[in-house]
Amino acid sequence: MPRRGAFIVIEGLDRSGKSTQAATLLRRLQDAQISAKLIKFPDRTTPIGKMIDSYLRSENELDDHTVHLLFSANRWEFASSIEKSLQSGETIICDRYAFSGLAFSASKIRPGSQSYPLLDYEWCRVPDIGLPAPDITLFLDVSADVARKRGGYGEERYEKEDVQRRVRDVFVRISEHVQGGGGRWEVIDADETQEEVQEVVWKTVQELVAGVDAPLEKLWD
Ligand code: 2DT
Ligand code: MG
Repeated sequence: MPRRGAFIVIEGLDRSGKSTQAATLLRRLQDAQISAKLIKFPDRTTPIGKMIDSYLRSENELDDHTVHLLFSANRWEFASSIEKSLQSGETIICDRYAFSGLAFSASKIRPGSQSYPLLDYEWCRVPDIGLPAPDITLFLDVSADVARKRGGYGEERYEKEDVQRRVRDVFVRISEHVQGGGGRWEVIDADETQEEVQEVVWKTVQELVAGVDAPLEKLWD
């Protein structure tokens, strides 16, 4: 049987350089004649994606449960096409995935409280159960100082230092959860230069991009 493509997820906080690293990795794979494509979540082009987009731009208000489920539904919209691409031998680089969904939602706190969760971690995890599971997740870890030096955050909802700090805490919990279940989660120091980070990314995915023999697993199995 021919090998399937690798499913590589890139996660991290805002200003961690995810999108730049994902684009550079795609170019390098293509230069190496490896069939690959880049996708990102949220995918703002679908009807569900458009609702998410206007929520992120604060053009509308949505209940927090509702928006969490929309983000998950947005991934399910692409689940079968992801699977098909991987089975056809194409490697997928995915800029944010279910882990961002869990981290951003489960880090929300009740208005007026310092730390009381608004949405339960387990409740947030459930809708993504059964999605194609990544072969590896690269977590680009940027410090608050460096994020600030990179020009700080934009105007969208969540692009605030206190939010990012809480989100990072949930990412730590998720990394333990993923690794505890036998999944691969690699933390990459994203404070270094673009070129230095890319070298680490490239080395880390080397064996995977030659193709994967193992069957594609389902998320949180
Ligand atoms: P970008 O800046 O990468 O477009 O992300 N988010 C993302 C969630 O809250 N839940 C999710 O499931 C995903 C994929 C992270 C836009 C923002 O959306 C957040 C930042
Ligand atoms: Mg953003």
